Amino acid sequence: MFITDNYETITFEVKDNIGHLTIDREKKLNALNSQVLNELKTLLTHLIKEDKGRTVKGVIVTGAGEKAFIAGADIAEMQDMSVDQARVFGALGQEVTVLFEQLPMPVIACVNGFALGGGCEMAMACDFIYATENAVFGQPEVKLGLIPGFGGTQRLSRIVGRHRAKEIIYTGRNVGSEEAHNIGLAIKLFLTKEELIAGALKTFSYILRVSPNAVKLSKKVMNSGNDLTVTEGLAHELEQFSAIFSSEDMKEGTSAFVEKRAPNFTGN
Ligand code: CO8
Repeated sequence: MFITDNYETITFEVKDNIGHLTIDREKKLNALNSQVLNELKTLLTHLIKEDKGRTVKGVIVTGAGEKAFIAGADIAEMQDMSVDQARVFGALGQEVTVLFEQLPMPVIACVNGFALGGGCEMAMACDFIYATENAVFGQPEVKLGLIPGFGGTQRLSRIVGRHRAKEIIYTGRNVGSEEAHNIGLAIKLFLTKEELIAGALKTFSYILRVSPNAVKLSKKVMNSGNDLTVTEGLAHELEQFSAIFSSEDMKEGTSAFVEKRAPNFTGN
C-alpha cells in the first residue's frame, strides 16, 4: 500500500521527485475520519521506513477541490464516541501529526480553503504552510464543546506565540489568510490553488539543489529542539554539526565552493 491506487480517501503521486499527497473526501470538505487517518498513517510510515528520501525528495500536502484543505476531524464520527474511543481517535490523529514531523524530507502544507480544527493541526505539523487567499484557519473546537486534540494546544503557541494562540483557541474564531500570514502561520499567500502548488514546487526546486543529507539533518535537529532547553538544543546541534563533517555531501559542498564549481550532491 505505497504509491498505489489502493487508498480510498487520499491520493499520493510522485512527479519529478516530489510527492503530491491529497486528502480526497471533497464532498465532506476532506474531513479527517478514521479511514483517512489510517491511510495517512500507512503512507507516512512507509515513507519513513523505506527512507524514500532518495526518490521522494519533498512532499506537498493539499486538499481535494478548491474549497477546503481539511475542514477538521469528522464531527459525525466523533459525535457518539465514548471516552475510550475518543482516546484512540485522538492518539491516531496525534500519531499522524508526529509522522509528518518524522518524514525525512521537507513537507509543505498547501492550504487551499478551510483548514479548521484537525485541518489546521495537520498543516501545523508540516514544515511550513503556504496558502491561497481564500484560506481560513482556526481551532473551532470550543464551539463544539471540545478542545483541539491533534496537537493544536501545543503547536499553535509554538508558531504564533502563546497569548495569540490562546485568543484563537478560546474564541474558536476564524483566522483569515491575511491574518494567518501576518502572524506567521501561513508564510506565503497565492491567488489560486494552481499558483499555490506552483509556488511550493518553486521552493522545492531550490531545496532540491542543496544537500539532501543536510536538509534532512536540519529538519531533525530543528524538530527535536521543540522538546529541549536551549542549552540541550545547542549541545544536540553541536553533536550533529560535527557528525556531518564525515558526510560525502559536506566534502562535495565545501570542495565545490573552493574549486568555484557547482556541487554534485548525492545525499550521502
Ligand atoms: N466533519 C464532518 N463533516 C464535515 C465537516 C467536519 N469537520 N466539515 C464539513 N463537513 C461536511 C458537512 O457536514 C457537509 O456534508 P453534507 O453535504 O453531507 O451535509 C459537507 O461537508 C459540506 O459542508 P457544509 O455544507 O457545512 O459547507 P459550508 O460551505 O456551508 O460550510 C464550513 C463550510 C464552515 C467549513 C462548515 O462545514 C463547518 O463549520 N465545518 C466544521 C468545521 C469544524 O468545526 N471543524 C473542527 C472539527 S473538530 C476537530 O477538528 C477536532 C480535532 C481533534 C479531535 C480529537 C478527537 C479526540
